[in-house]
Amino acid sequence: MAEFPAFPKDFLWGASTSAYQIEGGAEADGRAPGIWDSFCRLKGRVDNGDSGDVACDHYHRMPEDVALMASLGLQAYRFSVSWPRVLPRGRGGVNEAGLDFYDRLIDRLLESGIEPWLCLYHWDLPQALHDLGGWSSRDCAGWYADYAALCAKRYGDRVKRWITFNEFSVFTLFGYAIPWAAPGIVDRTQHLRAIHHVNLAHGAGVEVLRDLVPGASIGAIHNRQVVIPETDTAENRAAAALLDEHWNLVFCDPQILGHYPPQTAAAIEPFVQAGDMARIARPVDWFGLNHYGPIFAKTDPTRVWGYGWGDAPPDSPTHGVGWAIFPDAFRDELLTIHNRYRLPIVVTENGCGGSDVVSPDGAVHDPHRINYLTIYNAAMRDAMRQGADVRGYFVWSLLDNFEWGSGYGQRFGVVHVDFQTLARTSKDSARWYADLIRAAKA
Ligand code: IFM
Repeated sequence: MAEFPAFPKDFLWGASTSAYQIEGGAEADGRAPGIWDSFCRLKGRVDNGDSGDVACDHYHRMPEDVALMASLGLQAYRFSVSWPRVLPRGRGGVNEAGLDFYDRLIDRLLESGIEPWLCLYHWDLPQALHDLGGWSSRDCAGWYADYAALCAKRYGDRVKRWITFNEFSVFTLFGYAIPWAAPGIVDRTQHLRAIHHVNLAHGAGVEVLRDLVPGASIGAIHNRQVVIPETDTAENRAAAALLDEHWNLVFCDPQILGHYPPQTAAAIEPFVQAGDMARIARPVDWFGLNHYGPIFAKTDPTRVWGYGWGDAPPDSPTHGVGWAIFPDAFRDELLTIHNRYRLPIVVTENGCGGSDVVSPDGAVHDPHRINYLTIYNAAMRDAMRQGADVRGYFVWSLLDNFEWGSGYGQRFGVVHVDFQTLARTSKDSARWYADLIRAAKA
């Protein structure tokens, strides 16, 4: 067995997925389209014209997938509820069959000794709500609160770990300013409105969950990566500073510190009403961090905010999907979050993409992923030794799945999925992760 760093015995080990990326069953049992169903149908938006229509067919194969989790020794599983599956029109008109699916999942997890971590929103807004204005509309915060209440009442007897949103800045920036994600809008004002309304929805969600779920432990998941100017010029430094606000600060700061960062505070003022900032800043119990590697910014006048994505220095190590491997930045991010927000941290996503294949020996050999996970876990342990209060780690992802604009071309799972036959094959990294968990508990 490989050598692993020692972790506290009560450290929690899990894996994460999201509804649209794995469930499939796009039209099963009354589910209606969400904004990603529509986005996938727009020509040229998703590689290869892929969609989440079938994905991993987890909707029909859930028991097999929970058995896989148990075989890895996972203690916790983070999944998201598909809003368009449980409320096909987004509000009113509950779909019992959709709600039942998550009842079965939660029960199966609990029977298998795996704690459910339920995320209310991983980017799949019901299309019907987008047609009414979506996140550009202030009403969306109220629609979200009603949806949160439905889930809290239905699942709160068994689920105690709740997550309001996954990666606020990704779906707002790429959905409303740089059109890499649904709904694919490019408009500064709509982007700012979406930021503020999503923050309001988060606050409303925390309030609803506190009221309706006794003993709830509530967090939100933020993707945070240091933003580095591609080259050190004044223009690139300015681009990096604004991207840093939009990527790293415009959700964490108002939600935890009660204010927007400076450039955004001025721009967003027209949409902020009396009492909003207090509503947004309802206390949470922990900070969810998704982290992969640093990002690089450059000035780009063709983009709506004047910044664009730069490249990592040519000599940087990268993983299979081209992202920079930089474990020191992970350690530093954990320490930054600890010092700035003073909350317990759970790493809710970290992992490595690639184009893994089943070998003639029937196995999936992914040494690149094992290497990445090894050095990132060591960096996390270092951060903990230096004082960061990290309580758990969830690998992204349990299964290869629908990787948004990249379709099925990028595989992040520790379990391989053959998207023709839907057969699951544990990769070498799955065995490595199971060994890590076993060693950490020994
Ligand atoms: O697949 C995504 C996930 O949905 C959100 N965080 C990053 C992952 C890899 O790109």
